[in-house]
Amino acid sequence: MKKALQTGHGQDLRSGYPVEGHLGNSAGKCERREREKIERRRGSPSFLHVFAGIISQLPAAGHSVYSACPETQLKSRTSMQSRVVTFATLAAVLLAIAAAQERRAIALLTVPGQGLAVSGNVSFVQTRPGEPVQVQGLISGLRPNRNFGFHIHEKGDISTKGCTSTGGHFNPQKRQHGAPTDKERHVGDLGNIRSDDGGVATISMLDPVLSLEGENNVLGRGVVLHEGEDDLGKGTGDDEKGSKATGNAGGRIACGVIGIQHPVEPWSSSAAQVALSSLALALLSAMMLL
Ligand SMILES: [Cu+2]
Ligand SMILES: [Zn+2]
Repeated sequence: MKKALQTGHGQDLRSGYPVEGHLGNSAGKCERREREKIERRRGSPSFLHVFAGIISQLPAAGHSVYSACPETQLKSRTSMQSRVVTFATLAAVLLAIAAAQERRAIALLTVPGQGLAVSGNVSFVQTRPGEPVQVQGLISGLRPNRNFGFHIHEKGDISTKGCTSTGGHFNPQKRQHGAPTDKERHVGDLGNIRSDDGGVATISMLDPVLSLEGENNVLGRGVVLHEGEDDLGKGTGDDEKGSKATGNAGGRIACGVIGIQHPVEPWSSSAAQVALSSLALALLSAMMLL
């Protein structure tokens, strides 16, 4: 420290921090005050402070509390750089875990025994358990400009009686038929899809009831396209009974079985992935408090 940088009133002109007599002693006192401050802050640790404490013991994390001492500021800047690297690494790990959790399933729709008169692919993507399922697809060979009932049926069997083998609508909670937006609906009720002038229907919907895990898991079940429009459970008079059961959507013109597309690992390992993801999230939260 050059003498010119210190005023006669005990202030370091470079840092603006007060100095007390001999620099060595002042640095020691400053460090002591900082340590006492940290101890006071640690008086009643919360859950996240416990995590913060764990992180502060990591070699990459280094000194964790902002210091008013010039000597420790340099150390803090270095540790800040280390912490940014650690933070980025943990964020990358979290993203990788999230990507690993994503489940994708796919169904090829055909008319069993009749080639590809009506055909298309429908995909189902769930980013993590409990999240809505994104349903997307393209089906061609349809009559133009019409609505067609579109459902998940209970069985993934199209072998013996064509689309009839898929059974009824997938309905694990034993509810009445309805629209996808209704509370009272079958899990498999996806409403209608509409064809354009060229007989092609584009599907893009986000469904909060479908799932690729748990009770509402549609993996291995059937996708069915009907020849008529689904009345979404709103039929009256003579139509009411059929409306509450199937939506009066008529015969089945195409169907397929929903199968695994991604990941190829056993899906039962997802519970461990969720636990790992939660731990990584807690560590990130703790680091942000430091
Ligand atoms: Cu159906
Ligand atoms: Zn239904």
